[in-house]
Amino acid sequence: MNFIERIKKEVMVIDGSMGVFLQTEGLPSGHAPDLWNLERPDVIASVHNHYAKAGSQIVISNSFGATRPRLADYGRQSDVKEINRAAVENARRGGGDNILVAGGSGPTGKLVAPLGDLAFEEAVDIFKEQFSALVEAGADILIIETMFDLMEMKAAVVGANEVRKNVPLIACMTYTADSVTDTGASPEAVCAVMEGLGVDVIGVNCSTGPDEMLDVVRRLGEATHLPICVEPNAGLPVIEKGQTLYKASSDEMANLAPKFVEYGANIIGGCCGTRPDYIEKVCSLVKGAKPASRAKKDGVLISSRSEIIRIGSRFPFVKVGEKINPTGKKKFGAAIKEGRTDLIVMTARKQMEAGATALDVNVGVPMTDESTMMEQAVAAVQNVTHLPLVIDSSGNDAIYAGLRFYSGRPLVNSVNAEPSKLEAVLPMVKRMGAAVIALCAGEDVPESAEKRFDYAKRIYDRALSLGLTKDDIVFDCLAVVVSAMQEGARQTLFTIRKIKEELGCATIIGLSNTSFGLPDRPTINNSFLAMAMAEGLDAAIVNPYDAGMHKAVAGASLFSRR
Ligand code: THG
Repeated sequence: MNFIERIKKEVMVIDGSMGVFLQTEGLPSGHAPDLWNLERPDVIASVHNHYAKAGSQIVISNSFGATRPRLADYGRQSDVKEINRAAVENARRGGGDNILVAGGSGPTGKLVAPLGDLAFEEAVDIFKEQFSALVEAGADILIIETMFDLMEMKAAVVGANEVRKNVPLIACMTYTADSVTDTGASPEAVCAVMEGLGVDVIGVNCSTGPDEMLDVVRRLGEATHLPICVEPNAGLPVIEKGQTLYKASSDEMANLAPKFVEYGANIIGGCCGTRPDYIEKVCSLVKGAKPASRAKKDGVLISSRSEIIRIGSRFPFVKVGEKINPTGKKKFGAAIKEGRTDLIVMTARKQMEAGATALDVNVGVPMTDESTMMEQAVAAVQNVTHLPLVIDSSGNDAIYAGLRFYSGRPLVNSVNAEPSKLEAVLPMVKRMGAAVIALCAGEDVPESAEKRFDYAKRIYDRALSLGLTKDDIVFDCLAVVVSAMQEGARQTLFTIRKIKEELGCATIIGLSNTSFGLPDRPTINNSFLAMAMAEGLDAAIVNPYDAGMHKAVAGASLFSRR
């Protein structure tokens, strides 16, 4: 039975703290524990052995700080490979034949852009280097621990994904007593991003203490169908006489283990301050217990760093604000040309207040550096709103720029069926864990629903062959200008129905397109909106300032099953 199947059937126990152990073994303060893999391999192996004897079925290699930038603090940046290999070997030797070795990693110590100076790609490379060493050394599992910034976690997972082949990946973040990470990510948003990136197990480690962790575990359990890993501290550290102490007793910590299982934990261990006696008690209470099983929720899941929304038949209609878009707006275009984000930020706020539930971000102005502007816009907008973003550009580089600056799970706008577009956008969406709007168009925008569907199917097939799922795609059935293309506009309605019935996928339109150049645009837009909702439309890019639109959505929702 492979690891993932096994943890769905029985609770497994992972190990406890390495750090406190090494301190009592004489690790000088200020010395990197990772270096002891080479300098004191027997001590490291013996710690692993203690945990194996206490009942741990998984031990984590002593490589938390064995990334290039952290080793550079000790002048050892060229020894990443050697140190990580030794870490896995020590874990294997100490743990014995029946142990699973999880190759572990932790934060680089630098903040990833836009919060800090570390470029996303650089962070990816750092983790790629470490994980490739851990995989080569024979790690059975990979584990990322103690991440407090979702952007860095993303980089770590992207890096791991590029080298891990089929080695399972556990991704653990650490939360404050308010159940958010230090840079503001909620458990739900973490799940959206991690599911999108294809991690196998979502976890929580370290944090304030076992009690405070309960809320996070409960919320993770409600948010994701993926298995959950829980590694609590033995309480918050207190400094006494120059010594770091953890005051929660083994009973205090272990007694919460059954509660963690009830809330959804599949793997339980300990973090700072826990010792083999803690793990022994955890084993006696939950090892082999039957974990809760949770079904995958349908719908396309997108998120900011703190809030999630799902797009699909069973979820509230999604209103994507269209107003961050310079097309036809002189002042907006001029601001972008000057590199200013003030109008963008103001427009984000205003749309949120008007009731938009997601925001489209389009900063395409001819003769400007759209990628840099997209970075700036995404960075600025995610600071002022919790709404999930839709990254809208016809340029592949600008889309990527948005993706590498966004800490949530965005919707990429868009891909079409042209081969060059498919091959540029879909692999990028997959790699970055995003969801995508697929235009039912290719070399042309067909009039008929049949031809639009053919294009949709072409995108769908390619997306699935790249490992995306039907819940990663929202099909844009193409609202066209009704004055010029009356039949084309009617066919949009048939396209919605066909996509819903034959692919079972979520649908969207850019509503305002339909009324370009016509008087009384709201009446035209909102009539069409109600008709499209009758066919099963799940979302629209809309003018959120139009009160009639909100009423149309509310009214039409009464007649659909949402
Ligand atoms: N599908 C997808 N993405 C899209 C569209 C789509 N993105 C862009 C567009 N279509 C949807 N967004 C808008 C934004 C603004 C207006 C219309 C559609 C609009 N704007 C001005 C206004 O505010 O009055 C007028 C601009 C003008 O007259 O040129 O109407 O279909 N996936």
